[in-house]
Amino acid sequence: MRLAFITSNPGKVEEAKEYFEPLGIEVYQLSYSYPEIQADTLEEVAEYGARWLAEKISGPFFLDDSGLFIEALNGFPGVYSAYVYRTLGIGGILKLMEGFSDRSAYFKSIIAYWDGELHIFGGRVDGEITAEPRGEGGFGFDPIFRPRGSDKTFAEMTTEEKNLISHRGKALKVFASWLRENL
Ligand code: ITT
Repeated sequence: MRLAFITSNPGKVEEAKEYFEPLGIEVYQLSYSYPEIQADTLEEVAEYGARWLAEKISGPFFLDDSGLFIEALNGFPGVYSAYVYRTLGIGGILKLMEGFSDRSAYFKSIIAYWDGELHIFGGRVDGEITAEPRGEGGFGFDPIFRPRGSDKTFAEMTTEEKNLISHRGKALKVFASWLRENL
């Protein structure tokens, strides 16, 4: 079986692959741009996108909508993470954090899988925003996010290490075990 991962982000596809190979499922990237609505939750954004895509694409597919939620900023950038990453970038986030002693934050990932019906899977990881960027791996905000219990940022980890603890790794694990039981 081949399964389309609708995303513009090859880093997400890299992370997803290891969950599907053992199931004999080939995941491939399909860069089909879809509307990301302005909403209060990642779930709403993911659901709208998946239902919109379901009318354009035949066959099963999934997408992932993720965000970085910083406690001292009341959850910002959250659902606006992609926009903030493109405009302010990592440097902008570090600047916004100046003067805050509470640097706790979490990543959340919502996977929407469409197979004629909608299925939602989620994962979350808690950690903190580092004082400076560290590491070359991963993508997005990885160089400034250190998960709780680790002394490395996500960007200092291999994909396997990140997957074991990350928001997306957790969501993919639940998704893959659901597929194992339901395919
Ligand atoms: P698609 O929507 O096309 O899948 P995207 O990179 O825009 O790709 P999101 O909207 O889900 O993905 O992500 C929001 C932002 O959060 C974006 O700038 C990502 O780079 C960043 N992000 C998402 N997951 C991340 C992760 O695991 N590590 C670091 N940054 C992440």
